[in-house]
Amino acid sequence: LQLVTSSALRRGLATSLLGKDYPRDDWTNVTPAITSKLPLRLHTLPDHPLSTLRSLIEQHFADFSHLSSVSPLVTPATNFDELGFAPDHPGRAPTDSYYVNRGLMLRTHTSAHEVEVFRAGHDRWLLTADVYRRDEIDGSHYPVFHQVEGARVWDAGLNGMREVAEDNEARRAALAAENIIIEDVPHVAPTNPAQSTHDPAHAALVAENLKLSLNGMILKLFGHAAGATKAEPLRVRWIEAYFPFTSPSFEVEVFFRGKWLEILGSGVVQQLTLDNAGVPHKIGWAFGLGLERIAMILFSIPDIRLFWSQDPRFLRQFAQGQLTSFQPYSRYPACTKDVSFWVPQGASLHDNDFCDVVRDVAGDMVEDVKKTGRTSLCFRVNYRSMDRCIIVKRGGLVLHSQVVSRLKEQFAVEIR
Ligand code: FA5
Ligand code: MG
Repeated sequence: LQLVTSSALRRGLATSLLGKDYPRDDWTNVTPAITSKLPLRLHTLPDHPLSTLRSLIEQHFADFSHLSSVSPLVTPATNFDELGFAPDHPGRAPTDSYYVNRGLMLRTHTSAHEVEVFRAGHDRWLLTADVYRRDEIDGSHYPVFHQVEGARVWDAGLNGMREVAEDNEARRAALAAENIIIEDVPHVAPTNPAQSTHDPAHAALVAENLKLSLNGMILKLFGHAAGATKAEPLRVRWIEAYFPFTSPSFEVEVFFRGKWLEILGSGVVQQLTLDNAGVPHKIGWAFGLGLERIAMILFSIPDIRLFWSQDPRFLRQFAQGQLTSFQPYSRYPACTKDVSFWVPQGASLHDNDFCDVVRDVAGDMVEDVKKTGRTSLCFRVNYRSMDRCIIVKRGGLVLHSQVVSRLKEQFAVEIR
């Protein structure tokens, strides 16, 4: 898979990241616009909305270990293989992920750290970090965003399962008093099965604990902001999902200001993860949520680029721990430009390759990039007379200008 950019980007011999040099190769596709984000760690900046949201989540999981300073540089084995991603999973492609070189990449999700955190002996933990994905450019996508991974595991024996059941009972009682409507799916189903190493009844208990724990967290985040009243309770819906590293798996959506918003992925941790971590006798759940989408809602932040703003008009509006609404300041006029081009014979150019060039040159000066969606045609007309030489005047070939004029007249086309 030889892409136009991967060779074009091989300028220097090494990429410097967090104070260390790494060799480049034909997989290298990180750009300076991306590498410059690595030291920023927005989720750790006091007063920043992402840091406030992180601490609200940490307060809900108060008895968990809270980790937030793990390097974003991981191997593809750590990001994908150890979690059971298929060898041909599309997320591995350099069109979708950022590679420092063939053997080193920027993590695409915080799940990349599950194995090492379980291996370190943590039974209940949260890990917050910056993650990197190649993507389109618009108001809700950015190539760097932040995730919180959370997990809890128990001994897979009967004592562990009794502990889960008791915890479920307490959480169920606490939630019953709250003003929340939950649309649920079965904990385990033929379409969302327990793993072969699990008793389905145990997997169901763990899945229920996951749901109860997260419903409580969602209520804490959205309940008050939504101003949930008896007339209008908070609505949460659980949906069957698929992840290579959990089964059964679920996504969660919250109904907020008239729309369903996907906020997280989750499920019962795959045995493979726990085996790789050296804790094969455990059973438990994990989830991963994106901070930006939730923060955009809770703080009324209209554009994802604002999280990266150094403008005091943005930063001074927020104080640590406070859920306040952003007051927009004046927007400047937009300036749109089209570009059309031939791709070299035999080469390909992915949309993400184009977007990374734009980001590298213009950074946060770009609001969005769209394919125009209009039909563009290109005809090459070969003029050659049988009996005389064609004269080209200073303004170009007269015949061709006449063809162009007729096209404009007859079909109202716009010449590019
Ligand atoms: C994951 O990343 C899984 N690692 C989540 C997980 C963890 C599942 C543990 C099971 C167990 P996904 O790609 O769907 O899944 O992303 C998870 C969340 O991150 C999404 O629900 C969304 O809130 C957020 N997210 C995903 N892509 C973006 C993006 N481009 N911009 C902002 N937020 C995003
Ligand atoms: Mg998803």
